[in-house]
Amino acid sequence: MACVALCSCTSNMGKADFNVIPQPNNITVDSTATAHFILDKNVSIVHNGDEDMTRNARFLAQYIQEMTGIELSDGGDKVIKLQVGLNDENPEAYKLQVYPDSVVITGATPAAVFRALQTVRKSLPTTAVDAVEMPIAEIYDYPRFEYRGAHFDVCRHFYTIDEVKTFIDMLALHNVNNFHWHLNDDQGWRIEIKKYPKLIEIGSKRTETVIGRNPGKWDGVPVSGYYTQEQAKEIIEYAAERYINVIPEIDMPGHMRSALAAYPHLGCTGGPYDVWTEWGVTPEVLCAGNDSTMTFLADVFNEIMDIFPSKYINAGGDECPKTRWQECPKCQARIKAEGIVAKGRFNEFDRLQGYVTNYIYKVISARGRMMMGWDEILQADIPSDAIVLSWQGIAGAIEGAKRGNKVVLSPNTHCYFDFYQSKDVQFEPFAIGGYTPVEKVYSFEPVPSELDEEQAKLVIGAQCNLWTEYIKTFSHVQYMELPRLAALCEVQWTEPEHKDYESFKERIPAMFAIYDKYGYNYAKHLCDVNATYTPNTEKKALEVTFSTLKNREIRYTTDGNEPDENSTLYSGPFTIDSDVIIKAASFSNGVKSRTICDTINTNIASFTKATFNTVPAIGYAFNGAQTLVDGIMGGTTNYRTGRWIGFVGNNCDVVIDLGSEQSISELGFNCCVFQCDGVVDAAGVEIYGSNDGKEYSLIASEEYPEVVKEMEFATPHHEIKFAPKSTRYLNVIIKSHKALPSWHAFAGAPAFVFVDEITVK
Ligand code: TNX
Repeated sequence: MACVALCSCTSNMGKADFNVIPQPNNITVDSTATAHFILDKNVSIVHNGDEDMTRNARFLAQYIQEMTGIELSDGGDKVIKLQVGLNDENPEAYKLQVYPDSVVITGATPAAVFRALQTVRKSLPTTAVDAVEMPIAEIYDYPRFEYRGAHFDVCRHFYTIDEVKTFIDMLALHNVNNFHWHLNDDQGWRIEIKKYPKLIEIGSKRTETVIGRNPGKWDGVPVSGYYTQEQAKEIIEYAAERYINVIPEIDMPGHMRSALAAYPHLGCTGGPYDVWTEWGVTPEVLCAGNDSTMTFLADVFNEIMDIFPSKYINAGGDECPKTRWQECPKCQARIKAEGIVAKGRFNEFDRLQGYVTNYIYKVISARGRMMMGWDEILQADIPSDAIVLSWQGIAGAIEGAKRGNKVVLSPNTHCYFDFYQSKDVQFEPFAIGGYTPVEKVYSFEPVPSELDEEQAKLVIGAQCNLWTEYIKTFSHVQYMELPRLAALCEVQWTEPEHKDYESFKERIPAMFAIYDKYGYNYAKHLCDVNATYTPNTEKKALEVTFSTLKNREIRYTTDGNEPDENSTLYSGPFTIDSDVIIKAASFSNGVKSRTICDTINTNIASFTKATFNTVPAIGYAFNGAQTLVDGIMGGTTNYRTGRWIGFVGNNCDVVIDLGSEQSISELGFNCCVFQCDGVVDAAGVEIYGSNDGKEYSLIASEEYPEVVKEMEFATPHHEIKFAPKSTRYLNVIIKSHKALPSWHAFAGAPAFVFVDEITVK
């Protein structure tokens, strides 16, 4: 009888492991121990009975039930003990000890205990079992950064209170502790302010939305929505139960068009204004010379601080064009009256924004709170307790920390989850652009190497941002957020010496299982085949390496056919030296991933040696000159995929060594045009030939037309034909425009030129 009971029990026994995300900082699992802690219905949770621990215990019981179906009992013979009292300077540090008859969780604070519960939750199997075998283990864990943020724009599109709660659930799962709630923007005001009721009556509604990136067509679909102060408090409480602080952002003095629509007297021209139906940066901003603007801002921030207990209050500050201010007598008068003058790289209008920033700083600090803002707040001489959120790369963080301010890193190079996460954008929901795959997020190091030890201590954390111009549904929100948030949370939590991308990839399937459990929509690109193509100049061939998640089989074809379970099994790198279409997919238990497809087109220059005479633009060098002769085209207009190499200020000046004298009569290349970002077609090309690599003579040259407004997104192909010429070395100079035309948003600034494959026939 006993045997039967034992057998039926063990037949439905799951296993726990601590291969979780984020990777705990110290973990010892005793794999030699024969005993385990058996988590089953005879386990009870014990604690001191206070409010925090009672709630924590409830969460734990709920997690165990959700993951495994096991319902814990009161007064069982084995215990999970929750307690505070860990003596640690890190308030979120915890110890998790697994013994044969108990699990003891000791946190420095109740918040730390909650973080430990996430580790337990993620260690559990996600299938229904009667019992779980937990290995004997000891974990001592703590977050690397005190500020672990996630931002959510609910203005460009609106999400319900329940969806915001689910967003917070997602943050809790990833140990995020600051929820940055972006509450106003040009396209919608989303928080009730009692003193200014029109903010929601008028400001929360827009009539329609521009279609895609084309400002010439609208969809006719109204977008509206706001949160009452009561609802905001509900969110604050919901987050607080999960030890997540809610930081409200009132973005000012730019991004205020929805407020101007409600109260036009707050603008320089007096309006009328509409709640904006387009994307981008509008010139309509708050008037900085108008006293009622100042009163308005003080009132709004004070009401916000009545609602939100957060010690950090975000005052925005990004992207505030000065066009209206330059024409406004009140703004001029303010500059004069306050004696505002240009300083360093900031003109007097930038400094006028600085004046507004400092005014709000005082309102915020009068209430004992700390002002946070996007890196544009550096236009002001901000006091040292203001916090800089660096989004335009890491420059704002470096400057902020050098000035003695605390900084949070949220650069658009690594932390923008509105960017594409795959190169194959044709399979992706339409996005703003960019390319930020999971691996790139994972590779992010928040402490800039430019900082010395003392300055580095001012880096309090990192944050991801989700801007929602092109994200209409919450399911799409989840798709953009997951699993990139998993990569980011390891950046935020785990010490660099314990981070490892290969190990992360081994741990991600367990996270996917949890996402599935909760019905979260997530991106599955990590299951696809990741192909690396490296030109081998010796062999004059292309080396192909595939990888994917562990326990998945990779199968591929080179004849254009769709791979299936009978296609060639990938067993290691191989080379190709002719024209092929490569298709590869991964398989697990009969389930196939998305297929990747790359076309290799060879020509005389393919897989030869290429070197640059000029330096590519920062961030756009990727694998360098060899990319231009790797047989693979840039493809789409997404210039961040690594298949285009970008230059700004410089020309793309490349030398190609064909290896021996070759007769050639044609040269081709493509450019990438993404006009709104200053990425335009080439200005011209010069082709020189040489047989000794020293003395070059001109073979051909061409000039291309001025930058035209009409060419917004394109991959123009250039082909230059010339009388046959025998040459070994080719020097190709693809010229960039040195100044963008007057009608462009970045008029006068040097244009980028992005180049892909150079083909020679
Ligand atoms: C810049 S990031 C903005 C937002 C846009 C975002 C799109 C920042 C502080 N401002 O208004 O939504 O780019 O990626």
